[in-house]
Amino acid sequence: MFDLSGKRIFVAGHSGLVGSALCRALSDVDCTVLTAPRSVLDLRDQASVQAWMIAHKPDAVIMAAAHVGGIGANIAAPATFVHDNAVMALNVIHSAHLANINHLLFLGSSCMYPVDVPLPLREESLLSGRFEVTNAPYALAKSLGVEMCRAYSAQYGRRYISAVPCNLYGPQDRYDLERGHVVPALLAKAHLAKMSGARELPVWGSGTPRREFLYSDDCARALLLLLRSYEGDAPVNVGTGEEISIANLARMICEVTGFKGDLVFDRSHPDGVSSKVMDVSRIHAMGWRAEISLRDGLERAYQDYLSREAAHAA
Ligand code: GFB
Repeated sequence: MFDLSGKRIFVAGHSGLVGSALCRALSDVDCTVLTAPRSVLDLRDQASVQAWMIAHKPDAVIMAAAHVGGIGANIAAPATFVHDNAVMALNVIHSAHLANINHLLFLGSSCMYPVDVPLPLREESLLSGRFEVTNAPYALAKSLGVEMCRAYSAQYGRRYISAVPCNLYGPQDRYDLERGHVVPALLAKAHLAKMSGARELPVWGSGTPRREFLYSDDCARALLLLLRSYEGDAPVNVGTGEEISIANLARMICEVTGFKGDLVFDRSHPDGVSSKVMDVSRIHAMGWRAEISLRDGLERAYQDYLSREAAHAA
């Protein structure tokens, strides 16, 4: 058991979706949260990361920083996705080791799972086949981080562990119509369609792919549980174990935003993988369960979107 009280915890990526949820969760813990804005520390710069890690020497590092985006962003900038995420993983994990930091938690992604493995996805299936084509560069970079954690634990006796979250959403999400993930993009699109009096909401793809969604604050609780108590070297899935079709998600988003028009499926956009529902028995066995339902989480996320729109307009 790694007691977080009194510890100095570095949350890399503190302003992002997961990082901000981690900071909220850690505010209930008697610890010091270390953060470094991008303007101060570029995680892609090896020398800066090494210097920062040695100067601040946290007791634990949570690597929640990543260059992320939805299916459109991944296809538009595959080089950035593989380069930035690989370099950040290399720099943060190796620098933590050089600074003699024993505890590190790295965030992988369910898109690391190969396409041709049995569902629900079990941790044993990682790296057993080819990545799904729309996010292969991102999946490769994330897999590098996961394998580094195993390697540094094995060679140096570190406790570097990794989690594999499903599709996440929540406050601080990127409500970008083209580059965001499906939840923030459709929340924004449905809201704008309602406000403009549009009769149709375009939904990318066929609507048949299924995805597993987890609210970021639920994810943060699971991550802190792992940091405190997980001793294994295998990554651990973090999700609900339940999936919903994109069409039904879009319908729920229409209810939440109050958009009353019709869904129109735009098949010129890709579907991505048909399903990536995960087996979450390991994290369940540790006593964690998601508490925020998808419907409730979407309501909260929509309120976050509205408050940011209002702040932007002011
Ligand atoms: O969220 P999303 O981009 O993530 O898309 P992925 C999920 C599904 O929603 C896809 C459909 O089938 C999309 O075609 N979709 C419908 C939309 N309308 C929209 C829309 O307006 N915007 C978006 N973005 N999708 C990402 C990976 O894959 O998952 C990332 O590319 C990362 O690297 C992330 O791993 C968690 O689940 O397809």
